[in-house]
Amino acid sequence: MNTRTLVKDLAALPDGPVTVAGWVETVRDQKKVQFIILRDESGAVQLVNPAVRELDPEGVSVGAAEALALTEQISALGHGTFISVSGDLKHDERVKLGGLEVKIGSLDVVSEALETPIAADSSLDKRQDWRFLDLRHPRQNLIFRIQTTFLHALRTYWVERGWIEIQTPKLMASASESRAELFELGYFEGTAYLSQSPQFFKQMAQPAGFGRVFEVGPAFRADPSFTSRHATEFTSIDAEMSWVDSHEDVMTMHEEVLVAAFTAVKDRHGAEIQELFGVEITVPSTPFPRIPLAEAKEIVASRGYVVPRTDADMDPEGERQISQYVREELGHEFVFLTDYASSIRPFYHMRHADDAGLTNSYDLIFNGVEISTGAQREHRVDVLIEQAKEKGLEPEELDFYLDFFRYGVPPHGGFGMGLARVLMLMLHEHSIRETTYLFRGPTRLLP
Ligand code: AMO
Repeated sequence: MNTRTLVKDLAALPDGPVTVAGWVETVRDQKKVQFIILRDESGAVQLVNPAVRELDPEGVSVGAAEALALTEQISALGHGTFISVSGDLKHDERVKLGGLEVKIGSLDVVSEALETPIAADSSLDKRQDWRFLDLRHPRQNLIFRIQTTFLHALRTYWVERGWIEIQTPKLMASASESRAELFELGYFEGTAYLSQSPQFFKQMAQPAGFGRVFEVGPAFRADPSFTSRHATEFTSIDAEMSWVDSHEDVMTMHEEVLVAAFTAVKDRHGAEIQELFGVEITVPSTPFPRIPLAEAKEIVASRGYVVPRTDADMDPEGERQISQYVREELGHEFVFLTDYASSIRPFYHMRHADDAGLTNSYDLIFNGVEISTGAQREHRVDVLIEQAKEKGLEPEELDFYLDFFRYGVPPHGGFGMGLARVLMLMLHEHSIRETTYLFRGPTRLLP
């Protein structure tokens, strides 16, 4: 291990010898002095070198020859080159970047870089082609530090309350959501499918006696659309809990865990988010507004937008409109739309005791886009079989799942939430491609 100091730790050190390492962001090669902006994973620092352009023709001292060589080495540095520099740290208020600089003693070129193929104004698609270079940008770096904090806070919330983290298989014998968006692959002599959601197996933890479980893992959807919110592979955050009375209990847990996560993000990164994204993170107040879907459609209609089909889900414009209403009238960035019609919900959603046309379910909308679906599940196996048949499913195909309900199971419910969507909306970004480490879509399998 070398003994490099992270850039962010320099401020706390006294003046004196240090070693820093990272990549060259810029070189300013002036006649009398040279500046390098070196960036590492934690920040950027100015390195300085008094330029020596020629040797003293009188007596050539070894030191002078070294100084000339260092100057020439810096002049030749390409952007993106990884270097390690030992030198003298000096705190100096006049230095704009962090009030300190390092006077270069020696410089090692560790790995040279070709000229970068992308610029700040390159298209998103081109930046995706060169994602590893795009990720060097401090905004992108911050997104994934925020993601780390966000996930850590969710985990901490659940772990401290006795939840169990599970990893469900992604190779499946059948569809987990709809057959429409299913990836099929050859599996020895037969066929397997990629998991669209951990739905069935997180529910399995309930008859397994786990009580409350969560998972953060990949989900796959063979969705051919090119929107800012759809990927063919995405990270799904899933929760499932026993002993709920209705979807209301799921929503209460859902909002609490989001408050914990937003608090952590604001505390740790609020100032940087303000600086790099111009966004003030708001920790949402609880309870989040709850509006039944039918009422939400009326509200949106009264504002001049009619959601195309009456039996349908809220469409993207409807989601934007209801969010705008909630922001203006209730001062909130989140809204739970509840009580979806059973005709537009999966067979496993529990229906209202007094109205089979409605489900104990919700979607969570954040800043105009759906980030989650949640519900109480139907745990009475005879009702579940009827609902499956009604949706045109073959109970025989689902037998492994139906077995979960034949040997005793508590009432339960949970939600699934798309990680990249939450980050996109939190940071007011325009696409989940910006908030996914490596995006996967219909025409993107590389890098
Ligand atoms: P649903 O299909 O609504 O519900 O998915 C839950 C959440 O996952 C995210 N999501 C996606 N993100 C990116 N690209 C996609 N193609 C994509 N599809 C979904 C969204 C969405 O809100 N089993 C249920 C959840 C449950 O009831 O527990 C489910 O999968 O943020």
